[in-house]
Amino acid sequence: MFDSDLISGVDVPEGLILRPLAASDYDHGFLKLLSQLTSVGEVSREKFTERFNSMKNTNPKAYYVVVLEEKSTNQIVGAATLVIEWKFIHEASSRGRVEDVVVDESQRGKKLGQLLNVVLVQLAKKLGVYKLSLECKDKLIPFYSKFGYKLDDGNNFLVQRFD
Ligand code: 16G
Repeated sequence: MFDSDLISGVDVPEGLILRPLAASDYDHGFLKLLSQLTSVGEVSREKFTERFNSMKNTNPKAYYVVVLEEKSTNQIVGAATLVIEWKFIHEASSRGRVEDVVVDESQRGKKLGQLLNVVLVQLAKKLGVYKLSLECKDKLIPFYSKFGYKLDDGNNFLVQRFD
């Protein structure tokens, strides 16, 4: 999906590989992993491939989906996405959003969530965003605070849901 050099040089626990998402990850449990975060629903191989290719080919580049693959099973056991929103403001700068961070239940407690977050913060800095943000449940604020995020005093996150 993107140049793997951008996330190289990171210490990864034995037995795991850190890499960009690949189209073939449809067969390696990527969607099943995402379903541990929220509803995924029916996504056919065709739909997945179409979405993967459109994300891959954005110009300027906007999607960086990072995954952790377990070598012994070839299953995806961790994933996180950095989305780059291109702007006119701040001298035509960009803003980063960290999305869809999930670690497989069987791998919890190995600090893989921490690893994914550190990688995405480093990547966002490398890409030159002027700010990086995410949305999370109240109980996860202490976790995300460890990676430099703070509640943005005076600003609120508003949402409309269209079901
Ligand atoms: C969390 C995720 C967000 C994801 C959303 C899905 C992180 C940091 N935040 O807020 O990226 O899209 O859950 O929940 O991973 P929803 O289906 O209720 O929108």
